[in-house]
Amino acid sequence: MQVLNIPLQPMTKFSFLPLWVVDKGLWWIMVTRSVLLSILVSFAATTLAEPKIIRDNRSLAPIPGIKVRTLLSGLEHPWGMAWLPDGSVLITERPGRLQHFKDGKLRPVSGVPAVFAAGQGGLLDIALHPQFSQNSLVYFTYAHGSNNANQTRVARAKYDGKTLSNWQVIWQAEPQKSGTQHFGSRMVWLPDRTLLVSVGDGGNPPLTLGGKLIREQAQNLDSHLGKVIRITEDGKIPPDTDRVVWTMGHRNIQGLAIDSETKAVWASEHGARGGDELNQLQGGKNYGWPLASRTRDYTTGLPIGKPTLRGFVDPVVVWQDTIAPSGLAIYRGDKFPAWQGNIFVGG
Ligand SMILES: [Ca+2]
Repeated sequence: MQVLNIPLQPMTKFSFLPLWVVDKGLWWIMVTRSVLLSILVSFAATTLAEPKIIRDNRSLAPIPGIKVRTLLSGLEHPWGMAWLPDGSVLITERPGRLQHFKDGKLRPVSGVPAVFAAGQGGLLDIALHPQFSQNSLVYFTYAHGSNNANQTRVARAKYDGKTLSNWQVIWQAEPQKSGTQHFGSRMVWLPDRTLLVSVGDGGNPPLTLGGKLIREQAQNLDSHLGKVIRITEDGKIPPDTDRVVWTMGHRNIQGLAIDSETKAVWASEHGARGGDELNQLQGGKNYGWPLASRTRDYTTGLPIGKPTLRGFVDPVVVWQDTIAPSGLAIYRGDKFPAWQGNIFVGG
């Protein structure tokens, strides 16, 4: 376990933790990408008007007093996790499997239908219904379709402790796209029991849709691509609005979390070449992609849009060197006082 404190600003602390951070029974994070890296960002960063730019994320130093323990290995692209009331965990694997991890043992859960498992697509996030103890409902995001026509879907099913049943598709992103990139798709419940779902912009150049680069869909209000959408527990438009688009101008959000204390919603988002972002999300706001960004095109190396533009919300943190964000969590436990209110970004 290692940490780096960067004196970027007196009250801002960035810690780099090759994971796993474990506090069994209360709270733990698992990130399983080829690069195991987690960044701890102090809430003090939220007070900054200008984005905090991180240029070097490779310097590491030990964190005193922290033990790292691997709980589980051998999973294939684990993508999402949901904690059951008994403290055990449901884990999605991107190829299309659901696993139940309990008492140190892994057991497959049946009832997951075929998903479009290719490239970045497959079985993706998982979240329990806020009243899971009463209704046994589990929500999933996944890629559906074929290489020529696919989309991000949201489905729910009943989990009886062993199997899934009554798989029901409640929402799907429109329009369909081609290729195997940028599906999003994290879920988080808001206090009003509506569900936020991130949807990617559809993919990198040269992929097009309607004669334009598909990434421009992120600025098209009539498209779900490049958005965070907000739906009811049944997948419908919430009664207080006339559309499901909640925020727009996103490239590919793969970390999404709500602060259980402040109710602030945070998202980590992939840039292309550099320029990964941490954003605080507010409904109705535009986060700029691809008109405003601090990333560069993969092939040309040229900047994509302007670093900042009037009318778009700037990120709170920008990683100039790619971290490739994965999961996101905000610590509100009682075991690590020094981490109170800190944001953990996997990548
Ligand atoms: Ca942005």
